[in-house]
Amino acid sequence: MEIKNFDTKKTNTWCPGCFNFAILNSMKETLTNLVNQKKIKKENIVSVCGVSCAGKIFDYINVNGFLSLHGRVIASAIGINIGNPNLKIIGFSGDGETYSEGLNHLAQAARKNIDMTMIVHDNQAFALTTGQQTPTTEIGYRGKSNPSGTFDKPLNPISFALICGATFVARTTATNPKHMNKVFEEAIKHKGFAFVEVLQPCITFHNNMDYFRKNIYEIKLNDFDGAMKLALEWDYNLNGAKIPIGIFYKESRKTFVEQLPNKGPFYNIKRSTKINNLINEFK
Ligand SMILES: Cc1ncc(C[n+]2csc(CCOP(=O)(O)OP(=O)(O)O)c2C)c(N)n1
Ligand code: SF4
Ligand SMILES: [Mg+2]
Repeated sequence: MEIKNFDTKKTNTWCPGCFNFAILNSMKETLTNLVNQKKIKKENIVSVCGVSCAGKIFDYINVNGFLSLHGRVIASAIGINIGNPNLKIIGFSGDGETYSEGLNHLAQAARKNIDMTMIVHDNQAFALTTGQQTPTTEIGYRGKSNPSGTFDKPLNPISFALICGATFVARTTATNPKHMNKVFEEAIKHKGFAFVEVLQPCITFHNNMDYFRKNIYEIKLNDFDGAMKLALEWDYNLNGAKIPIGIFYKESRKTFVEQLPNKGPFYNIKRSTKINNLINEFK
């Protein structure tokens, strides 16, 4: 049966004009296309979200989902993946929760090649809690918790994901829906850990939209060294540097579950009739 969309009836509480709407629309369009082209099954898609403006997307995409804690999207997704490796897991998480509390999980999921897509809505601020600095905030940003200006060197999540062993590493921007669609599709089709950073200006607390619009440029796929070189071109400060967007790197490597010596306990759990009925209802 043809799927029309992934809309839900939940009231949306993002600020009017928030770029999370663009991410939401792009993801719903990508999923609709992939399901209708029979590349993935609707009943196999699982969204995993945390606590953040980004995490509110949980309510707005009509798929199975697990609403986790702040910074625990990847940890929850790993459990889901081991429990049922046939599921198509898509994590949605803020930059603050992913790169502060959740950073170790990102490193482990990348090196273990957990089969999931990880979408990070990077607005370089803790937006839900009104704009404090995160690990990717640029030097000099003045927020409520740092009125004299941020002085910490920003983390570079693209080079971090590469060095940790992610098998798909991409950056896109919520200001460019066509580019987002392309990157989301490739990430979801990838077998293994697909890391996608979406530059998402927070129009209320941290609006870097003009800098992004002026400085982004598109790249082609690279080998590891080339990808790392490109990743280091922008250090997340707003100092005039150009921002490469696109798929930096992709490789094929066995996933964590594919390497488990004994797949029995994870795969062979018989589903109860009740669960089967629920799944059929969802179809
Ligand atoms: C364990 C834990 N730590 C901190 C918080 C407080 N908290 C909730 S949302 C949030 C900000 C989220 O920022 P980010 O992850 O960047 O996502 P955004 O809101 O910007 O989309 C914080 C600090 C929490 N709820 N739980
Ligand atoms: S605070 Fe920022 S990220 Fe959160 S909904 Fe508003 S504009 Fe969007
Ligand atoms: Mg944020």
